[in-house]
Amino acid sequence: MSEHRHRRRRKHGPGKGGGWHLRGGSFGERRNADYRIALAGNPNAGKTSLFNAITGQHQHIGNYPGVTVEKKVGYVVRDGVTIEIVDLPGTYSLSAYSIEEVVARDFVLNEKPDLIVDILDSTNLERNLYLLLQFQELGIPVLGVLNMTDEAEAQGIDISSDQLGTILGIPFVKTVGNRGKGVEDLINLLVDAARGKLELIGRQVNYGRDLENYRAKTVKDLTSDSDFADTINLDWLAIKLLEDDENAIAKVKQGHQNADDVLKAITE
Ligand SMILES: Nc1nc2c(ncn2[C@@H]2O[C@H](COP(=O)(O)OP(=O)(O)O)[C@@H](O)[C@H]2O)c(=O)[nH]1
Ligand SMILES: [Mg+2]
Repeated sequence: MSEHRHRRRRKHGPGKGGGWHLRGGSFGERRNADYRIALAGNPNAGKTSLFNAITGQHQHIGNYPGVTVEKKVGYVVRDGVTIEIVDLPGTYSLSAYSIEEVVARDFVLNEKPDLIVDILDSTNLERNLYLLLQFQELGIPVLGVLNMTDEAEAQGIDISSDQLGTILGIPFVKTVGNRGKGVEDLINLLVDAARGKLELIGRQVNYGRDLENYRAKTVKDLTSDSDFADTINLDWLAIKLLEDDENAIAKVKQGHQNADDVLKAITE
């Protein structure tokens, strides 16, 4: 890790050769980060509070390409690693019913972050876990943050992060985002993850034998266009195609060489 890189990150205002301000579609600084994290969560779960507590001054604001959804990017530089953190729009799901959901889903599918940090409102865990399960379905590593633990405790809700972690197979950290409580633990985990010291396995949901057979066949069909196959998570796409997801069908129609054959095989 060069000193130069550290200094560049801390600099505020335009730098040499174009500056740091991210505009839609420009991920010019991405190559400088060792590890990329997307911060996700339901609206009001405490995402902004935690984003600010984690990244401090090291952040800037732009837009996602083609839409007016605000995009914040921040950095953590520690122990020789530079971690980029992208703030996803607050969403309840990835069903693509709203611009926010489309932006969040496309970012995860197309930009393939190394890790998703999902901020959960501990007072409303059941509803909040829905989004987390959808991320797990995408097969991307997820780390869970149990925020609002002060509110939960006040309501007599006692969540065992260990037990939840065992059930879902991922680590959970407890925080009080607006007071910075637990943030140091969280940052340490993120740095461990970036340095490869934390085992984070993307878990795929198993849909049972019939669906899994179907999935395997569709993935095989989709692989016939290797350029297309490189651009998207095929396991996930196959399931979405079975669900008749319009967005997924459109992706195949637009991008796959043998779109007609692939889509025909699915309806047979
Ligand atoms: N009691 C409590 N309030 C919090 C906590 N985290 C954030 N907040 C507050 O909850 C509100 C929503 O937080 P914000 O970070 O804006 O949520 P976002 O919509 O996910 O970005 C704000 O008023 C925060 O100050 C927490 O852990 N406990
Ligand atoms: Mg916010």
